[in-house]
Amino acid sequence: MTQTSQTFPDFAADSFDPATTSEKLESLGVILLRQAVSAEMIADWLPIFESSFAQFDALHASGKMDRPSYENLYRYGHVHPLGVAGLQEWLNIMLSSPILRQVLRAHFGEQAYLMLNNCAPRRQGPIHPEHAIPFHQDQEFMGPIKRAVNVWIPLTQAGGDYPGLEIWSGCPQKPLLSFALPPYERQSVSSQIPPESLWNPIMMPGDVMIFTPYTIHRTWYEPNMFQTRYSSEIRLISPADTRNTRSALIVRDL
Ligand SMILES: O=C(O)CCC(=O)C(=O)O
Ligand SMILES: [Fe+2]
Repeated sequence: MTQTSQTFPDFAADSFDPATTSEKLESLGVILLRQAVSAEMIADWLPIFESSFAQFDALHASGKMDRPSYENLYRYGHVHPLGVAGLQEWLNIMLSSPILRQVLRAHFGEQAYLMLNNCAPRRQGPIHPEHAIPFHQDQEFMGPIKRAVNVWIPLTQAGGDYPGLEIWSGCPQKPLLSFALPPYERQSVSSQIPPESLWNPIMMPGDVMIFTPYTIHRTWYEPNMFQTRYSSEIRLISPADTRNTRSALIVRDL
């Protein structure tokens, strides 16, 4: 049985009711807001992201990349957040989008904290298919955070010819996976995902996906995807959770 896209939380941003944000994130773990940010603005930033990755690639190719940068960032398709000129400005611009602000305010209240260590840009594509990320929950590396979101913003198309994101809509909102689990146990958890709940929408620049640290997801990568996708992850936590992370934090008025 195939599920129609109607049953997934896929909304035109301008007709989404922000008051329903928490209820949707608590029951489904994910919301997609179409055209929530300016696609023109995003097009201006794409070359900046591309050149940061080109510099990181050159560092890797020269053999001079330090081990933590490789182990924590490069091999997962990330560039160092500090390597992107103006990243703070990018975060500010994205979080100033009126629709995103309303949605985040509805979920967090007047303030949330940006997890600076977990706001790294990402690139997925055929040059490094090994960077594709298998099924996981972000809570595995973020810690036991109660209220948090990943604001996932593609700077190119995601899906189709470009690697996308595949997400379990309706994933139980609790820890299901941990780094300590052996591969066969991870496999046993992901084999329980109902196939009709696996969602891999095609997203365009301007679309924003919001999901929680408990929602199981992975890179949607298939060998015929010949284009390179760039994306930005902006992670925010509630003021009550600041004690539950080791990330550098910065307060954000919503
Ligand atoms: O961009 C990807 O392919 C994976 C993204 C991801 O796991 C995340 O944003 O939490
Ligand atoms: Fe993730």
